[in-house]
Amino acid sequence: MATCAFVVNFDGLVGPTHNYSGLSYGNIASMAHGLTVSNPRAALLQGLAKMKFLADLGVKQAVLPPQERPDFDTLRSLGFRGSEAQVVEKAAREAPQILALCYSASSMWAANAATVSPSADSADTRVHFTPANLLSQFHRSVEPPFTAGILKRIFPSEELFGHHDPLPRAMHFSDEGAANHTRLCASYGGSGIELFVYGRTGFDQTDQGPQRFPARQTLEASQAIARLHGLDPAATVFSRQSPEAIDAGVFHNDVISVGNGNVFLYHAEAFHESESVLDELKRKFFGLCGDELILMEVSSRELSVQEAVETYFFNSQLVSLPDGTMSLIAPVESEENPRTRAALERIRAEDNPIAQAHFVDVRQSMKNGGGPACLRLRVVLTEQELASTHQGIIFNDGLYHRLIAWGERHYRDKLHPDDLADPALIDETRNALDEVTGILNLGSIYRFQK
Ligand code: SUG
Repeated sequence: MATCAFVVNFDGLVGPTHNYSGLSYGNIASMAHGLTVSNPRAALLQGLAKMKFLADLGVKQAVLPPQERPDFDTLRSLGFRGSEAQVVEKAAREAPQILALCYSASSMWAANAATVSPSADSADTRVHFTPANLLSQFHRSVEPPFTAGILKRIFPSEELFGHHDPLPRAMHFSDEGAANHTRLCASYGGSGIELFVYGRTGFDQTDQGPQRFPARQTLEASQAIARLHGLDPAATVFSRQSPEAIDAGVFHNDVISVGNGNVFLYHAEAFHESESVLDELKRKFFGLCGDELILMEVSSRELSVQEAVETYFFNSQLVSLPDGTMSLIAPVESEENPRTRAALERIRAEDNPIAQAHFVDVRQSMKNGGGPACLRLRVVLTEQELASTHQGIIFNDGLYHRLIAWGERHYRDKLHPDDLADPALIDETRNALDEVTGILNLGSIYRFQK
């Protein structure tokens, strides 16, 4: 019999410098909203409300703290010298783009933090973590060291958890974490199929990838992670994303498919050579779990790739509830669009485990291309693994209210990329981060605290 295990959703807390700097080429929402005014406080509260909603449904929930911003080490490594105020002032004057890169709150999209394999899947029966190197966007490429440190702090037991370094910092191994990784299983505690989706190959120079926008994940990166995590090839599938989908704005595979348990919901144009991928998934799932995988396709007639990108329909969280049914936690943008509403109605009416859809407002994040699923990193844990996890980050009503009060004390309700030049933002951000480490009982995690 499989061990009892569950999914714990680790949501990235939105940082105090959440802003729209138009940094992510190929991410249409980020490109469209660049240089507009954000509301960091509302962004934080929307994220917290989503966590509260899921926790109230009976889903296990935890948080990851924001990263230190601005990233002074990176600013200094790029030649900005002097006191901290001078570094910011010079960067704002000479290279505002660099200042924006070093002020980004992008670690809120925790799905990109790491790839995680549960203990049931790995050869040494430990939970394995590989922080993503996030090489394809500069503002994200500075995230891995902090991510690696915080994951080790939250999951300290070497007996239960295996922590790997981010993959080598070369584009051949460009890795975006769990946004391109889905686990399918009959029960969380039993072995599952791990699906890795990549956009291009790293070493084949003749590879014709997407023509317009970059492919962020390489096959070689995904293969390395599967090796590091000790996954069984019979339980692993590598699939190439459709280059046309990437060119239409599907910069991560979680913008066009979502899976949970024995259900895989995907768009007909998500994959290159879709039929063979789906066959392999079905075959391997049956071989491993002794059961049928429920494949739920959304056709291009029902929803075009463009509509999927506009509404972020597939960036929903598909969660199992204590009563055994599944819920789709979709962005409100999918409720507002009659075509996605109709697709949802069809799915709910059919015979499958998805019993309800709920809509959450994460508009502040959506304007940067991050929907409900982007905001969380799923970690499958057994009771024993959860008990040995740092408890200060576990979400409950008390933490929820403390974090709301914290955000209301420290977060601005308006931030334009030009405001990043304001020297007062340095201390404001620090005070907020310093306090949150206390709230989460994490000790000293930021460079300014050491
Ligand atoms: O990497 N946006 C993020 C959104 C990540 C979404 N994650 C998943 N699909 N899992 C990105 O493109 C925009 C920042 C800015 O433009 O200010 C940004 O980084």
